[in-house]
Amino acid sequence: MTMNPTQPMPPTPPYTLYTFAMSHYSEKIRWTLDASGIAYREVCLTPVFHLLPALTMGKRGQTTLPVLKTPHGSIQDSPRILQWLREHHGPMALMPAAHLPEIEDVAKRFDAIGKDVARYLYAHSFGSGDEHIKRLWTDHAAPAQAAFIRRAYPLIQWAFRRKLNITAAGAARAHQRIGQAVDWLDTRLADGRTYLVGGQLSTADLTAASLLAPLACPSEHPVYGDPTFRQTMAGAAAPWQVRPSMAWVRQMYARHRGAMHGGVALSPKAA
Ligand SMILES: N[C@@H](CCC(=O)N[C@@H](CS)C(=O)NCC(=O)O)C(=O)O
Repeated sequence: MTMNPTQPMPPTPPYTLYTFAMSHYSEKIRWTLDASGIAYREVCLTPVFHLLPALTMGKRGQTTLPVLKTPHGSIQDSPRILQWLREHHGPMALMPAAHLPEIEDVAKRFDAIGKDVARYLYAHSFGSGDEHIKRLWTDHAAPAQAAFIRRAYPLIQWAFRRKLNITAAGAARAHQRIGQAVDWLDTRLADGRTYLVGGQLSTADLTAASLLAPLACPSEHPVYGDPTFRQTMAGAAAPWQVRPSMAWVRQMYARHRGAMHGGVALSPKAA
């Protein structure tokens, strides 16, 4: 790329969001930052190679993403990140104080099924969808990382199955718990409301929509909207597609998702 010497370099945003491109917990934070106009740069990590950065940045003995790196330190765990944003950027329109307890109750309900959603999708796509999964896991990888993931895939898949308890019984329980959350959301929406709490868009909506997005597959999302993802990963979720909850997720995305300013959709393969 050629730089015009008279044009100043764009300032580097103070925040870096470390994610997996396909992580629904990461999507919740990405969406909150985008919708709140908070500038950030996104770094999509590659599974396995995320372990050390997540451990060292999080300092909590946890390897999960997202992690938000700020000039004041790094925050791991999406509810903690939301709390930090509220404390440092408040008052935030997405987290109105008057409705905060209810917003957090709704968010907890959907955070609680995040692992079930991952368990359910992988349980139904390991084997038949391996090529697509390898692509998802290497999309943002450097060439040497991608080569490692492809070679070690059987071992990584085995470790994944153990960590996420991906068994027939685990998938059946995940199905049941996701079903309960979808039932709850259908009931909540039955009075014709658009927003889950307080008549306005809040992190309750963003959390519910993000955590269900891998099942609803809104076309605005660069991973879940991909027709191959829809078929390979989310095919098992077909019975839920007709439910009002899934239409609501797609509607939230169509109305409110907007641009992903951290660059996830554009991230080139690491050099
Ligand atoms: N409670 C965490 C859960 C995040 C989570 O489970 N992230 C998954 C990706 S969706 C992850 O990082 N898995 C890899 C690992 O645990 O090492 C949050 O809300 O941020």
